[in-house]
Amino acid sequence: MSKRPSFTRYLVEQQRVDGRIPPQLRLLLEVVGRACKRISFAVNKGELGDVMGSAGSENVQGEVQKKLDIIANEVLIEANEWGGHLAAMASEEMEGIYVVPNRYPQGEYLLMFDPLDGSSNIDVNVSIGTIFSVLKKPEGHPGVHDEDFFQRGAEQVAAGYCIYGPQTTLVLTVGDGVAMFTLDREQGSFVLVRENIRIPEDTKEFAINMSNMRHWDAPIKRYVDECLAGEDGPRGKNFNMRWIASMVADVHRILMRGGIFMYPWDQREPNKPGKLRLLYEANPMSWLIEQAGGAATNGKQRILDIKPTQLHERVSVILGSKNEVDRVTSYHSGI
Ligand code: AHM
Ligand code: MG
Repeated sequence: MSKRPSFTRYLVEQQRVDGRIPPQLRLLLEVVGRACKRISFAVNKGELGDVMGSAGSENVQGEVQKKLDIIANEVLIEANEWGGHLAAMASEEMEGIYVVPNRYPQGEYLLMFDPLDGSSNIDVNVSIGTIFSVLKKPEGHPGVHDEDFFQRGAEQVAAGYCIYGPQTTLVLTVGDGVAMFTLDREQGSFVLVRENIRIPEDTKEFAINMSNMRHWDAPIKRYVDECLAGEDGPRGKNFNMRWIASMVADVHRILMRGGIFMYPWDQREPNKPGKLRLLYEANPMSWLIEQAGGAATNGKQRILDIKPTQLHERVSVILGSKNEVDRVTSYHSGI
């Protein structure tokens, strides 16, 4: 038998040691883990499971939904709605919030998720993932409203993602560092593989969709130009570039070996702050990155300090190795 603790056992320990997580939150996270396992099996089946391709519908953001987007969304809803730890859920794939039906016991948490991030990679067998964030429902009023979700990322009580790649790996923070669990398919459970993950403060690797270069704002262009100038430029070192087009995969690489990830505002859609969504993409990833010693801003302020005003609010994202993020942020204030 493996000496490494399972995800379940890890959560039980978190509950026991100093009461780091309450029992309801532990149960909720276990359910999320089980749902991710089911999504992983569906992803793995690929063509064999009739899960590939488009579902012929669009989500609220006007993006074409893939079959797996919808399957993953349903798995997360079904797994969580009856458990008694949730009041409501919000998802990239649903226009409004999903309030737990009153035939089930009501819980005190709110769960937000992007059920299958990096959808454009599904059909080409490249890593994708599920991103999730948990908030406590504010007290003092009956029912659940959109506004209950409009809490700063700093209020999150748990956040994480599950990457479906060569390995299926769940990465979690409950505010006490970042832990990583890999799915052992023979054992059927997630197993702890790393704790206290730390991101190096400096890096020589950046991630951005370079095809948007002509649409960028000056500070981003300056930063990338300086990276591209290499040893002879102002940075005095050569940079490497990676762009997987799955935020989970890009963030996972940064947690493992450092780097900077940017999906900034650009002129293609000048009225939107960026492509990525604050509540279920930027906030959970920013908290994980900060918990690992990195930084996350929108160029002007810490992402976790932004007060949301909409469920599907978008945000410009710059996150990763601290010194690089600080540099890009300083360029935005003209320094
Ligand atoms: P999705 O949630 O619809 O999959 O979109 C989010 C994804 C991110 O995972 C990734 O960083 C980005 O979109 C890639 O965008 P682009 O195709 O513009 O490079
Ligand atoms: Mg996404």
